[in-house]
Amino acid sequence: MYQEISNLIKKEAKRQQEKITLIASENYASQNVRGVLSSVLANKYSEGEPSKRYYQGNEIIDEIENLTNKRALKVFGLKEKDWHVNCKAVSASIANLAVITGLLEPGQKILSMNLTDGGHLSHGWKLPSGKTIALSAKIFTVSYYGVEKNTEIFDYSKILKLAKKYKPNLIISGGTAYAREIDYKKMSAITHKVGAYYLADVAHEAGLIAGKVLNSPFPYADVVTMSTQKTLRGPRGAIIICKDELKEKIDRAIFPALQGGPFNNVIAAIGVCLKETESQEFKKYAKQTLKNAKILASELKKYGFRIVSGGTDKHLLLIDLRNLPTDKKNINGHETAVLLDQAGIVCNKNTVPHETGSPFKPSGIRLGTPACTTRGMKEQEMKQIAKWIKQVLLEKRDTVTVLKEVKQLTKKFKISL
Ligand code: DSN
Repeated sequence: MYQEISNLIKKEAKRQQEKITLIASENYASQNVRGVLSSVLANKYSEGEPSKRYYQGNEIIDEIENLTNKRALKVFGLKEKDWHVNCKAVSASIANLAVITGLLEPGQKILSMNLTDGGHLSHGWKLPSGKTIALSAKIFTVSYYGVEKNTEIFDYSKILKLAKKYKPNLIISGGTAYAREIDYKKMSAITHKVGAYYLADVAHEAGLIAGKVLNSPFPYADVVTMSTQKTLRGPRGAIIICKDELKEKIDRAIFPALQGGPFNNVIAAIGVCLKETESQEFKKYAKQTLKNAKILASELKKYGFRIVSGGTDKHLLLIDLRNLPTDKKNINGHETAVLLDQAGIVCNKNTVPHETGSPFKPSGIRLGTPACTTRGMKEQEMKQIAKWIKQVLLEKRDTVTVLKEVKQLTKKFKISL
């Protein structure tokens, strides 16, 4: 009963230990975070808010949730009288849906970033044909802004023009594959000019903002959503931080509108990971994550890979494979990611701006450095990883041999699993 799953968990731990994770949204949570996840807190129901629950027996749970909320405010330098925290959403996609449904009435308008330019499904994606994909796109009217064709970076004056044209009720920034910093101040000015709410989704950047190596969306956004398992290095979950005056709309959108009892073990584990961000080790990790992404991008560029937007300001980079030498031109993101995985380098296929492929066979791959930085890899290892990627993709080097070399390297960067 237990043994079968336990054996599979051991196999997965071996995979995580032996291969190099370059999936930009993945990381290794600490043993303390994982310990709290498997605690007795998972046994308790606690619908409602601290001190206003629907079930008895929540006095300890209240303390835990209040502590996690306080830690979130501290990490992002916010005052309790101005900002409100809700850390109950089971994921950042649900957090986004809660913010959208909490702030808007059905049929109202959203302006968000084009998915193929690096946006996120939960910001209201529908296909160019008009077919709705995300639930929010079925309920609300969504328009998109995107990156410029030549720079692959935002032109904020064009976003303003679009906002004036569409008159959205909500503007969303953020996504999963935009490697440049977002100017939250400019986005906020645009939303205020058209009288919209501003939601900054920092799912990817949260840990780097906490580590003070990227700019903060506070105080510019009305609401900020984030994942807790990505750069923040916590459990799978989410945090919503909103202006105090919006707290009832947000809390009610989570419960009772979208969710039942929150995962108290996750809320407690979020509290642990937030505390961990205060350590010197975390600050070093945040800094090194950016350094590693930059060096990986510049090494790959040297080998002739085209990096979307020319580089990165963050922990991730996007490679457009359409630019490879003529004999490799037709290799798509899917085939590339499969090949690299065979060589022990785990990444994901990704659409690129002005995509000509499909979501399943897109033209790019996304690489990210948080996980390998957590296990201690630095500039030298990034150079080696770039070399392996070049060898596998451009020189047809045998993936079995590369995998052996990768395993030699990862043995030197053991992580407690
Ligand atoms: N799956 C996440 C990512 O990889 O960026 C987004 O939800």
